[in-house]
Amino acid sequence: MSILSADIQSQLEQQGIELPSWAFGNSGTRFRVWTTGGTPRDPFEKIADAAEVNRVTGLAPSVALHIPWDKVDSYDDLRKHAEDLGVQLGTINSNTFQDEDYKFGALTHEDDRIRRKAIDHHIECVDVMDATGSRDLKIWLAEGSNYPGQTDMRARQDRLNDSLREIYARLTGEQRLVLEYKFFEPSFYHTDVPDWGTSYAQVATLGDRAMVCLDTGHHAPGTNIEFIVMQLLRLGKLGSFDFNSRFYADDDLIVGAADPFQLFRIIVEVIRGGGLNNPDVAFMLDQCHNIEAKIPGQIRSVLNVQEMTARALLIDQSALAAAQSANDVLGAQAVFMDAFYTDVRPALAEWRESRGLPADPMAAFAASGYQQKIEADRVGGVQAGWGA
Ligand code: PSV
Ligand code: MN
Repeated sequence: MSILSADIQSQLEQQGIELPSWAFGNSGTRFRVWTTGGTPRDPFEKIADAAEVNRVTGLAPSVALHIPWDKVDSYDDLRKHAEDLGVQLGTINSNTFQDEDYKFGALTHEDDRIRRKAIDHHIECVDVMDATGSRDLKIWLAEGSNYPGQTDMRARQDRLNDSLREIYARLTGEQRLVLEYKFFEPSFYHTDVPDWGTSYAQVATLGDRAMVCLDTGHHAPGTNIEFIVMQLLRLGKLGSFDFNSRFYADDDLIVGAADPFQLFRIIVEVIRGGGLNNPDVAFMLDQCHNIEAKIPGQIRSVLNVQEMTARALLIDQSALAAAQSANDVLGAQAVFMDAFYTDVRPALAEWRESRGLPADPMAAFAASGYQQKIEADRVGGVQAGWGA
């Protein structure tokens, strides 16, 4: 008998993790962007690669796009291409961090012309959502200042709110806005949306379809991220995750690689707060594969999330509740750690096979010949990279 009960298996079966299109392009640091053979030259090829991740894992049914990096002439064609490959187009990410006009701000800018341009860019993103059938507009703002006294932080919050109201008013039907926070970079003194509290304060003024996006790499070292997860779920405002892992800053490494226990703790709170397989809480990756192979990097990532989800689901909740209410500190901790230390990999492999999926998706991809094929086929053109 599997250590994964029928209930756990059914929860795992429903899990879906959205992949970022940019993970399939070349990336690097500010020192160097590395190239890799077979890297996609356009969004169609990025989606084909993402579909491979879904084919071998059954875990990645949608792909997030970044505008303008993933601009195409026909979103209908892109949508059809995705659907033919068994995936959907997901969240649309706006981009106000690579245009000369935005050096001193976009949605917070003092100059009405620039602020108008930034609002219009977001409205264009909603037009894209209409065409792709995407539900979520994700906004991350690279705005802030580098020196104390440089700018009026208070006035910028007010302008941000005006801008967001206008963007939110453009949404229709089920469409949502998710506002991502980050405490530093590219600004180093202040950031206009540095923390979950600011994101919450902004989206709370907009309406029910405005939520917070939590990127796991966007906190100061030592931050108790699972507490934030708990609080946002409690407030009904956790709209999405950008999963990745890091040792130092916003490293965008493979989720669960730097700190598997942190991923476990986050998923425990997701489950506790009713956020697992809840359509209101989107699980996405936001990663870059600077030096490792990209498609296997994404396969590893979704498997890491699945593995930690399985472990978190193994917590003996009644034993935990009993220990907690008896203030049995060590007992509660033992129940928690028992689940974390359970090796679920053999059970997951068996379960995958029972569903017609490869027991070892990494090996299945390696044996498929797909990588060799794209390296041979994708000659000429310009490889997509961070910034295109
Ligand atoms: C910013 O660091 C961020 O996390 C935002 O989600 C951007 O859209 C993404 O990274 C770009 O890689
Ligand atoms: Mn992010």
